[in-house]
Amino acid sequence: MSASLSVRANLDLLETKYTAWKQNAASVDATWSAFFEGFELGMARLAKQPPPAAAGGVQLREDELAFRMKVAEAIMRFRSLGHTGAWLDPLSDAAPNPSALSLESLGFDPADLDAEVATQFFRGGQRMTLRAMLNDLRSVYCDKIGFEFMHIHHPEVRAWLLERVENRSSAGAPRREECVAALRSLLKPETFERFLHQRFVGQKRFSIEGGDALIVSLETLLEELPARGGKEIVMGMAHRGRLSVLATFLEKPLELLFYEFSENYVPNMVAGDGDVKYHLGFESTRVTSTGRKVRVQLAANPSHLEAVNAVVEGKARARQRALDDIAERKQVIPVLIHGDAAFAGQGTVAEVLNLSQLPGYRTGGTVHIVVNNQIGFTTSPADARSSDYCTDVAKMIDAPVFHVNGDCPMEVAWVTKLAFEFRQTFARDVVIDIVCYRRHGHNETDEPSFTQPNMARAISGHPTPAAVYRQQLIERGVLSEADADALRKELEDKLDAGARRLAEAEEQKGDNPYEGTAEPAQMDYDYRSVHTGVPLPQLTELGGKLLEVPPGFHLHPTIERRFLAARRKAIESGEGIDWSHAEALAFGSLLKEGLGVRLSGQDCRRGTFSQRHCVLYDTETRERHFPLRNVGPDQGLFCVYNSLLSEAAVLGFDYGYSLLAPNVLICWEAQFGDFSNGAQTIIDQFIASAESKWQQSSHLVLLLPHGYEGQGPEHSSARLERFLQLSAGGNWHVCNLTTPAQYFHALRRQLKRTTRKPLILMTPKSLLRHPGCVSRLADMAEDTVFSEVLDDPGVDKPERVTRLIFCSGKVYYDLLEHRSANKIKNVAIIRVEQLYPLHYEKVKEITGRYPRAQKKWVWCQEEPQNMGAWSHIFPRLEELSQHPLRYAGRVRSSSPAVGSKAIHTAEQEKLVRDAFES
Ligand SMILES: Cc1ncc(C[n+]2csc(CCOP(=O)(O)OP(=O)(O)O)c2C)c(N)n1
Ligand SMILES: [Mg+2]
Repeated sequence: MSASLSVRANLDLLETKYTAWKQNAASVDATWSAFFEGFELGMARLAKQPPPAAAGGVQLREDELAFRMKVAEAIMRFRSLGHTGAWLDPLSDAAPNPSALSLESLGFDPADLDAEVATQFFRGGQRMTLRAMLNDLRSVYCDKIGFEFMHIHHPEVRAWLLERVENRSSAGAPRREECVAALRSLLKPETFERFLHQRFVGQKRFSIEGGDALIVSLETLLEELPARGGKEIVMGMAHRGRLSVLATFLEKPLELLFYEFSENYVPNMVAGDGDVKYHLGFESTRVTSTGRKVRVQLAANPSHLEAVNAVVEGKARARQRALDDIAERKQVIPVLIHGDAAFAGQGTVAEVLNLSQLPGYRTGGTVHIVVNNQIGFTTSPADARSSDYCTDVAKMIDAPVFHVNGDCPMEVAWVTKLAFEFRQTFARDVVIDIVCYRRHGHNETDEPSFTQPNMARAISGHPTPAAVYRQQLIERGVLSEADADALRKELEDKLDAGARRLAEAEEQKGDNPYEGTAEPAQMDYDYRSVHTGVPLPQLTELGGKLLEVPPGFHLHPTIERRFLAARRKAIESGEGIDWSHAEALAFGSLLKEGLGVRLSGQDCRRGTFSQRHCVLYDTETRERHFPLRNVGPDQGLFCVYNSLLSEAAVLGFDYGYSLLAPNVLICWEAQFGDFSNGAQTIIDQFIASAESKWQQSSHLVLLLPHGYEGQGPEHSSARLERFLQLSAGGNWHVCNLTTPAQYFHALRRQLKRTTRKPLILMTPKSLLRHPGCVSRLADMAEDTVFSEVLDDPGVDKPERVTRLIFCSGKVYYDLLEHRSANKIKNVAIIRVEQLYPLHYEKVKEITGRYPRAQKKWVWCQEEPQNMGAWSHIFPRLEELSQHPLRYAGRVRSSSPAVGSKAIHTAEQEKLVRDAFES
């Protein structure tokens, strides 16, 4: 919107509000009302007239008007800043007393307290003394909950929250069952943590003690879910309290949890390295008190705090799609549990919050719960954040934030209900900040009084949340001592029974009752070809379909003339299929089979290099046409999203999506591969290693534009070397392909293989338009397959070849050009299309055709020697050749590429020459 348009819109809004206020002052909110009263007062002064009449026609004196304005301001002050006076910290003896809420700062005298006030902005104009009004406001806003919602830009959302917050007390006292349930929820983690403390002395468990109300919040959410249309919870959390959540909320069998603590524990898995117990995920079905089933899954996560957030969002979205819950997204509820220091400190938090309203990434609102124990390891909040609250980042997306005292379970339950109702109503994120403490050190072997002596002293003298609440219930006569003791005993008996079951299992089966093997097997890779070809007539038909545009659609002339015309020619002739065309055919063929395709990344609809155009825009209306949604009657869903400008959040999201969407080809594209290291945690901790750690497989594709074309250090390298260094145990495919047909097969292979593996693809830039980098339709037809290694098609007489150049990706075309320009006949160029897993047998078979070249094998790459594939490939090729492998490429360097185009060109020419001559 232009500046003048936006001023116009604001004036219109002002006029509408003013008219509404004149007719009925209560119809606008208090801020507007105070503004208009002040405005009229000012205008009257300017005109030297008596003060204006208030709504209702009563003539007001100036001092009366000023008093009314102060009352309106006081109401506003409590609504917006009342949380600063709320008693949130269970370790403090009293509520804070911020000056912003003092009588003086509100502009009143003590004598004013007895004045009668009645304003339509509070309690519907009910008459009361100023004292009563301020007390009322204090009891709403400065009790054990601090409400932050006045930052929200939408008046109707604020009004919705205001209505509920200010009428909280009207619900009356909680029922006895609710109180007992809350006490039970506090006792469950307490008894569990104590049991572990006594049975497994000195073991790390990252106890929740002090923040036990987390379980109250989760149990409340579970109970609330079915009545508001919820069916599943997809959750993620870090170390703190994870074992308690697993044991008490997900009800992971206790014997299994205890077994994981035992010395003899060996993971029950077929292969891989496993992980520590407080990283493991779990899935279960809970039954609510009314007998409704709720599926709950907790994502496995690494130590990297907050890294799992994006993954959980992606999983939730995939489940929403699986349940066809894509219109309202009310059935699958993402829940993220955070630590205070991590929530404030980790940038990925902001990135993931930023996903929350985007068409391709929204999940209908996430319920965030912060276990705010007011410390991060040994670091105090004053050293850990510049904001007042650890949750302030969430205000960026207009999320309401409810701070709540962790010693007050009924308040925790109440805000949880409100948070969930909010999520189901507005499909937006909401934050519950449970202010609590950490009874022990960061873990149980840590001494907290080294660094926080005062806090540790206060904690050791503070009764547990369950003890605090138990006492209150007994004093109020809700529960007898005997009832409370019986409740604890019941929970302790369950824990004993779990330990007994483990002991019995050990007795029957020996030390290893759950049948893990002490030596995890190596994960193997299956090299058998996968049927990925598509019959030629189908490809031709598909190619034709992709060219169709709706009647009357105004195509951009360049797209018509160049892009579509070239594709038409290629389909008609069966030749000249370029990279992006092959991609469209791969996507289209999968869609036609009823499988789904999801592509996401920065500007991927058009494509960074203007190569894809998978969404066409009408030049007059900007109406969109998706040719890939037009390939057949029962086709799968094609989704393509331009993402927010984040790598970590988007890649994490798409990875999470891939975990629960086995029939969807999921591709994440980096703008340039260079930027993918912004998501390094997702790559290292999830994509590379999740199968080995958590037996969690994914078929995600990473499209990483890569290649040395003189564009400088940050537009050249997707850091192939990093991916190769992470390659082991058949964890993924790493490819740097040279033909569109290979790309076609590699993409289709992702859904056609029986085992699921991520695919890391170095993708082309200049090759997108290189006349030589084209395939025939026949190269994708039935009976054609992906080739891990490509032999040289240009060698007629292999027996004459005395040198083999191995390469991968774009440099192949530079080598070809040099060979043909120099009419070299004795060199064969062998392309290692799939660098990992390297197909040894195929390399052997191909090199066997060149008997005279066995001593002269050269690896040629564009990257510096400490980068690219060299370190990975040379021991492997040397093992095969039994001779030293020669190197032709850039010299070692700390930066991936030079800035100067001239130096780049000289280097490139040299490395190509070296490949033939060194
Ligand atoms: C990204 C990352 N950096 C550092 C750490 C090391 N670390 C583990 S727990 C922790 C403190 C976390 O504090 P907070 O988020 O408040 O959670 P709490 O342990 O207090 O529940 C740190 C720094 C980590 N696990 N992940
Ligand atoms: Mg903390």
